Amino acid sequence: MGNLDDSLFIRTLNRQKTERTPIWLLRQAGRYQPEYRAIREKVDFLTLCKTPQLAAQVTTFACDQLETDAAIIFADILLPLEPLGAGLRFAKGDGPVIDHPVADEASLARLVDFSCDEHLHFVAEAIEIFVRERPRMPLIGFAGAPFTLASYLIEGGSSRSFDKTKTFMYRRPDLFESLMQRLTLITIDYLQMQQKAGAHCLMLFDSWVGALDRYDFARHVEPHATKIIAAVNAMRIPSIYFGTATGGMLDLMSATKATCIGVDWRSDLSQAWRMIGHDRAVQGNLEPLTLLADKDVIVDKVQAVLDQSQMRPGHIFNLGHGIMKETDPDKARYLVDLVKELSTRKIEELSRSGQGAR
Ligand code: 1CP
Repeated sequence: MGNLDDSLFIRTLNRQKTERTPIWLLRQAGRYQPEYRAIREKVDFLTLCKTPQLAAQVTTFACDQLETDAAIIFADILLPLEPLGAGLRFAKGDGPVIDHPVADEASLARLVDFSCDEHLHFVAEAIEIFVRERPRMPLIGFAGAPFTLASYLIEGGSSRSFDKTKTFMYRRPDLFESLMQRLTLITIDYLQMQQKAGAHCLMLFDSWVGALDRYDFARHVEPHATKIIAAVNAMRIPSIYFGTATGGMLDLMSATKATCIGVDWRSDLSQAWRMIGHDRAVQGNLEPLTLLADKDVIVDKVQAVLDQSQMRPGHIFNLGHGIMKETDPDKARYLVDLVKELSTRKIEELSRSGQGAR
């Protein structure tokens, strides 16, 4: 098991000067691919996640087809909620359903202690298979961050406004804190398992944390996220901390000491990077719907993201959030090729003119 420190992806996370900008796509394995849909006709989503051979296969297929610079293991942030006793289902129409949401002291007390090695081992097995089959491809392991997991547990599924989560947090800060502490320990255990299985980088998805204001983020979220990132740093592999609608709190996210901060499409990348600090790597941030547009629009918007990066070392190109299921896979591949070509050219130009960060 190599550490792949010499790969373009890991060198970029470490903010080394590189020959071009690396790229991978959020949810690069998924329903926009006919091959994925064919597998999903035979098995349901949770079975796919729990069958290591199949999970590794869809992971491999996505990075091979797109020729990305990293892969992300096929799994889901909600998987730990099942052994926790919350009752996880994916209903028709594909929204997650939590059968036993957390609403009070009694429902919190009913959550079950478990070990990831015992109950989520299928994720480790999928990682082991992938690393054996693609030993030169950097593999990202991941987990949901405590706030985002807590929001599913409290809302009982997806939400737009997170009313129940915030009300619970304000009315019972003691219970909310104890839930966050519990999810933090699970997340650390889960990420450690993935690192031992061979993941080269670990990503923390706090997809919905942008629903909070800065005060609540600093008080209720940052200490827990910081603890998780410290645990990843102790594993001596890079970490990525990602959320959406976080333009007003990127500096606070950066304070967790994550190696890299994920930026969604709402922010200007150059302003975002200044807020994060140039001593960190950044990942993002093309608007995912761009891939439904014509190629000339894609070229313009990719140019804009690369220009905003100022081609500083430490930018990983990605979408600002998950790829849309309506995306033509050929367009996704076009984007990957385009980022490789344009970023190579820009870096050559910069080094010829002797200007800028290169
Ligand atoms: O029918 C299907 O096949 C289900 C669709 C699907 C897929 C492809 C779900 C259900 N999860 C996934 C895979 C997945 N989920 C991956 C690995 C794939 C890859 O990146 O290549 C990852 C990293 C996730 C992470 C995930 N799951 C997040 C965080 C990332 C994000 O998009 O913000 C979240 C919030 C989830 C929850 C989830 N999983 C699935 C659904 C429908 C949802 C709910 C989303 C919501 O609440 O709006």
